[in-house]
Amino acid sequence: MIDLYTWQTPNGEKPVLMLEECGLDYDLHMIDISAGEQKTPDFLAINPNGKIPAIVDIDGGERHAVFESGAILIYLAEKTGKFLPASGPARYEALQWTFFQVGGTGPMLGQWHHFRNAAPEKIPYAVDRYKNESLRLLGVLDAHLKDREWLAGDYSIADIINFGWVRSGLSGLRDDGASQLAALMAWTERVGSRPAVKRAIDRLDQAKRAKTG
Ligand SMILES: N[C@@H](CCC(=O)N[C@@H](CS)C(=O)NCC(=O)O)C(=O)O
Repeated sequence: MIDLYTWQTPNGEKPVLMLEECGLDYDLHMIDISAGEQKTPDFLAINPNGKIPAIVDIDGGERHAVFESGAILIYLAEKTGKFLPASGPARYEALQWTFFQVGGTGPMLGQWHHFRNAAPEKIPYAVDRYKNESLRLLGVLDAHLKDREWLAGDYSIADIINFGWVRSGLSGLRDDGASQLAALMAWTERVGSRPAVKRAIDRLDQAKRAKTG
């Protein structure tokens, strides 16, 4: 059984998608990051970085905690043998688009949201810098997907990990040029129409409602 600690955010939904795609049993523990639950001693014992998502896999009596969404997806892929080739060029193709997300679209769009919506002082340079870099990264994905169904060969953790932030970026930057990214929009619809992805989004939505009322 796997315990998943998460919240309804683009990073938090990644392992829910993966667990549903893999057909693994899991208990969903909602960590309300707006209430600071990610900084409690119990949660810090699982992820000393105090951020969701994190998992604890209790398998055959062994207790294994993993944090960082990229590491969680690789862990689950290796546990099940699904959505990540075991070796060779195809494995590194999937991994490069996985790390592209973790080091690229996630932090850049996250900072753009912060400087646009949350910063106490409006700093146009910061808003523009993160907006332009986010648009550039979305453009890289769009160009790559012009003649492909999935990011790296077959559907893989690269598609699973990129989905949430791309959806958020396409929506938030719609009037800044993202509405031109037709191949990326079509890919988002392909990923979003998968039954496991729909189940994941619904389950997370219901769990958040149950927690916040
Ligand atoms: N690199 C991390 C990012 C995790 C992350 O930024 N989580 C956010 C929610 S999307 C969080 O927990 N924020 C609360 C905080 O920073 O206190 C990953 O991919 O898992």
